[in-house]
Amino acid sequence: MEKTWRWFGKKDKITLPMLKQIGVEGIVTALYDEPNGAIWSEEAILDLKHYIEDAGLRWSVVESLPVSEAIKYGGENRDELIDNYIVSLENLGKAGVKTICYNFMPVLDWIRTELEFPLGDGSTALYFDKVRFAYFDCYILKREGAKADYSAEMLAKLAELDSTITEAEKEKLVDNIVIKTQGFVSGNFKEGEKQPLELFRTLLNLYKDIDKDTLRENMAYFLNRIMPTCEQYDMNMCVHPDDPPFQMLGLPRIVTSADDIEWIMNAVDNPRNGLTLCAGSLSAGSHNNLPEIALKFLSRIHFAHLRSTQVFPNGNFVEAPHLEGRGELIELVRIFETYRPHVPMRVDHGRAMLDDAKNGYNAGYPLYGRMFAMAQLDGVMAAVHQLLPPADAQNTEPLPFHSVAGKMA
Ligand code: DNO
Repeated sequence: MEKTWRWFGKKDKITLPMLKQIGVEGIVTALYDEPNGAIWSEEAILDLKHYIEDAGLRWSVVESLPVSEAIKYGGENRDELIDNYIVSLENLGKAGVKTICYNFMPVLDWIRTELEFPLGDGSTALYFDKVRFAYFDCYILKREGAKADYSAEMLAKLAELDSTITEAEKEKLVDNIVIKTQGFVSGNFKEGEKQPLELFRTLLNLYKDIDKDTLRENMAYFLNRIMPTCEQYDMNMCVHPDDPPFQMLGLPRIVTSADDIEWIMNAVDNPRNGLTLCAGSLSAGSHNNLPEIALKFLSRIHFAHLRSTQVFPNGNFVEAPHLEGRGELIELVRIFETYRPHVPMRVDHGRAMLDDAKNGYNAGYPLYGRMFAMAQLDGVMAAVHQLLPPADAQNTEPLPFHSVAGKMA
C-alpha cells in the first residue's frame, strides 16, 4: 500500500521534510482555507501540489473536498453548489490529483466525547462515552424531542450525571464535541466559535424533514451529477463512513454498515463511486466485520484509513493501538497487499504519546503516535509482502492466505 499522511497544509507544525524522514510517500491534504462550497482554483491547487513535490512527495489524496450541507439536505442552491464542486474536481483532475475523500454526514463530521482518555501507560486516546453524549444531546444542546430517542434506563443515568457533573465538565464536552473535533475538519464550525450551540441548533434544523431515504436520494443525485467529470479526468470519489457508525441526534446516517455501502455502490454503479475504508469508523460499530467489508467492496476501495477501536459492552469505545482491537488491521493489510497493493493508506487517530500532548496538534493527529503506528503497519506490510508468492506465480498458484482466498470465492 502507498504510505500516506494527513498533512494540514503549510501551517502544519509537522513539516514535509519531517514526513520525508519518517518514510511517508504520499500526502493527504486539502485547501484548508477555502470555505465549504467555494471553487478550488487551478492556481491554488497547483501551488500546493508544487510545494508538496518540491519536498520530494506527491499529493496522493484530497481529504476532503467538502460537500456543502445544502447538497446533503437538498437545498435550493444545491445545483449551483454541485456546479462549483464539479469545477473544483476539474481543476484537481487537470492537476493530476485524482483520489477524492469526502463524507455525507449531516452537520457533524466525526464525534468523540473525550480527547485525552488515559490508556494507563502514559499515552492517551480518543474516546466515545454514550452516556455523556446523550447528556450533551438532552441537557446541554436540549434538542427538541431528544429524550424520546433514549431508553428509560439511559434517561435515569442522565439524571444521575446531571447531579454530579460540573460546569467545567459541561464546557469541555461542548468543546470536545463541537469545536476541537470539528474545527479543523468541517467547515461548519471554527475554532473560537462564540455560540457553538446556537449554530448547532440552526444546522440541525435544516434536517428536520430529511429522513434516511431522502438523504440517500440526495447522495445519489450528487454522485450522478459528478460521475461524468470523474470519468473524464479518471478520478475516484471515496466516501468516508459515518463516525461513529450509528444514528445520533435524530439525524439520518447512511454510511454505517455493509448494507449501507452496498446501497451506495449499487445506486451509482460506477467504479469511480468508491469507498474510503476507514477501519476505525466502521469498527466502532459492533455490527461491522472489517475484513468482510474489505473483501466485499475491494474493487471499489480507493483509499484506506488504518486505525482500530475497542468497543465495550455498553457501546462506549476507545481508539485502540493499531495492531489491536476490532479494526483487524493485520488482516486488512494482507488483503490489500495481496489484491490491491497500490491503494493509499494513512494511519489515523494515533495515541498521543511522549511529547505529543505539549505540542498542541489537532485532536487525533499527533506526531509520535501516528509515526509509531505507521512504523508498526510498515512492518506488517513488509512481512506480508515477503509471504506473498512471486508476482509471476500469483495468478496460477493458490494464494497463501486461504481465509482470504476462500472469502473471495
Ligand atoms: C477524522 C477524519 C474525518 C474525514 C472526513 C472525510 O479524523 O477521518 O474527518 O477526514 O470525514 O470527509
